[in-house]
Amino acid sequence: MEGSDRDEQRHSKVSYFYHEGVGNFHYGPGHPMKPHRLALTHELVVGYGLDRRMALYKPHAASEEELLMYHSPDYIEFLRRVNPDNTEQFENDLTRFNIVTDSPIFDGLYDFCRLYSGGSIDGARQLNAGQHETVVNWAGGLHHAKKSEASGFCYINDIVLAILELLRYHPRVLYIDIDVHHGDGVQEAFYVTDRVMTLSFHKFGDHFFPGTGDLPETGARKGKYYAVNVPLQNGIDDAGYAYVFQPLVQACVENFKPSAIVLQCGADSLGCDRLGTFNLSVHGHGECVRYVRSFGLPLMVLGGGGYTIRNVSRCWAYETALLVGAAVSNDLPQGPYLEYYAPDYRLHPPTSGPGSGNRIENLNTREYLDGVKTQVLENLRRLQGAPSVQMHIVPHLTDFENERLLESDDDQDGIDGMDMPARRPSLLADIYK
Ligand code: V1D
Ligand code: CA
Repeated sequence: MEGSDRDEQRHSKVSYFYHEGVGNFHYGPGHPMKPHRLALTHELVVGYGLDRRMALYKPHAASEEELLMYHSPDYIEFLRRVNPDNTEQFENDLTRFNIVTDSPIFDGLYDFCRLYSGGSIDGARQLNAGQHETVVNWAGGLHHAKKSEASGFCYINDIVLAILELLRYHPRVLYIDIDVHHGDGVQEAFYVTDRVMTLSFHKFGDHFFPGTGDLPETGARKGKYYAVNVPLQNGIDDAGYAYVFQPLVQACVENFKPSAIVLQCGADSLGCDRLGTFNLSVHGHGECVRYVRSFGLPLMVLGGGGYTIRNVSRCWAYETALLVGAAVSNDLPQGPYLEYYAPDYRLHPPTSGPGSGNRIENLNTREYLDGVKTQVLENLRRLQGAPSVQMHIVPHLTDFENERLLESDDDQDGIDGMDMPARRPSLLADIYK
């Protein structure tokens, strides 16, 4: 790359994190989570020339210290030490840390965790510094991981780590989750604070994983009404999804007034997903991204689930195009993985209806969606305006970051906020005060 091109990239609105090794990790035979989908996505991104319209970064591997910002020391030590050859030495820990078929021990697991988490943390730091308007890390978005437990293919919760980083600078962060599964790990981490609103759209019922995310789960203590759940039934289509998504996102933004948004874009909400039961098209999924971006707030875009990998890469490449403002052809570009996209070789394949092989019936009647929408809007009306936070000079920030922090000091509405001395090691304890 020429020096002037690199300079231009540094000033791009969008930054994009990709590590060329991330697609080589393997959860094991028969496991539906396939990191190779990240290599497929990247090939399409490059094939469409989108890499020339954003700043490309290789994520750093998150350090132990960074992972400890949320996770417990014994859990991190376990992840660091365990491997497929010594698993029997950790028999008790396997149960304690929920290492089951869903979340197995595989070769390089800890490195995988460090890479996908590093991208999300780096992205948060770029948003804090005002370096880019939007940051993208398709390897991130592992929303089920708990403080001391793996869950649902997720080990480290990179989203929680990224949000904690954003909270050093941003008074309020809105988290939106369009994976077909409930974003339970992120909700749990911020359940009792009013500085993070979590909004998850997901399939609920029939014992669908993880089984949480019903309407009455709304948060507790200071966080009451700051956890928002939109339980949906099988087969929701683009029109039904937009019908609840747009007004509910709008109401969250208007009531909560976030200064940054994190959007988890799990692609298992597409029709024809191997595990999901929704009927979204690539276009309908992308409309959610477009809508969230339209608020013009600093935005972090993450991956998540997605198990029909030829559609995951289509979806995330399309959404990358949308974020950089590029029109892309429906004919997929040439590249080493083109055969994955047979027989149509299109960016927008049929994902429901004739020709898709998908027969999931839409059980979300207009009455059902209206009922959910009304209940959520009622809860949001109970919020008494956006909580304010007093931000202080933070010793470890650069002068530039501190200047920006003070510029944004957010006490305008006179509501008693919490004092936030954002020292790095105790941030989580501080937000729970
Ligand atoms: F079908 C499988 C084959 C092998 C291993 C696991 C699965 C599988 C399918 N669905 N596992 C599930 C879900 N687990 C269960 C529990 C196991 N039973 C005892 C109950 O139903 C887990 C689904 C995880 C979904 C993860 C995610 O898409 O939300 C995600 N988001 O970011 C990263 C992953
Ligand atoms: Ca979700």
